[in-house]
Amino acid sequence: MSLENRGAFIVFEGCDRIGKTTQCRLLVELLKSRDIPVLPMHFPERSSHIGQVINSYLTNSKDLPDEVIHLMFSANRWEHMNQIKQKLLEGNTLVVDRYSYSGVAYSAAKGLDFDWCYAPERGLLKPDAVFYLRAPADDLTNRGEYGKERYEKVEFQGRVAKVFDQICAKEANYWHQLDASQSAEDLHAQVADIAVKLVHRVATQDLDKLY
Ligand code: FDM
Repeated sequence: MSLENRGAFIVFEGCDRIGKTTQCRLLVELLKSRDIPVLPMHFPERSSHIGQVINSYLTNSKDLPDEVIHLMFSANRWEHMNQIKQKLLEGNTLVVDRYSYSGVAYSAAKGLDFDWCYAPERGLLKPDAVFYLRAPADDLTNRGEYGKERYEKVEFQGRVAKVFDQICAKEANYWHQLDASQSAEDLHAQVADIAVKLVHRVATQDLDKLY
């Protein structure tokens, strides 16, 4: 690829334990094996000051009003925006585990207004593609014990899934809904097919913003 080619901005979304982390890893490995420069990222990015507050909240060692933590998650994306833009323009494809849509889905699932939740995301870079990993509803309830973090409860995850579905319907032109109940290998094959074409297609396109 020539020097002025940018990388693709790829995001994985979905409920907890749906397989995003595995799929991110498999995609990063694949792109590396094809000599495509690629970097993994994950939101929340817990190492910054804001990230540490988010971590305390998620691990239940700190309580904050729903609105405040929502804005912290958004601020955590904003504080990384220059870095993300720079990496993409240098030609790196970014494979990002969760982004603005998790921000909206988890907060709206608590009862906050959808449009209010989306407002602070406006102006952030827009992903070129979102892979939305989705399991059938019973699959979610059959997953049994979740971990110890704040949102890892079956009933809450069901509400989160509903908001993700709503976003998916609205953003259908760059969202790819994939059945997460299939094997990790089959799922990866679908992701890989779309992602490799995408990397070449967007290389000379301008970056876009969420609006
Ligand atoms: N989460 C994640 C949010 O509530 N808002 C956000 O903006 C983001 C990025 O944080 F339960 C929630 C989703 C999940 C929790 O995510 C931690 P990871 O992927 O398990 O670290």
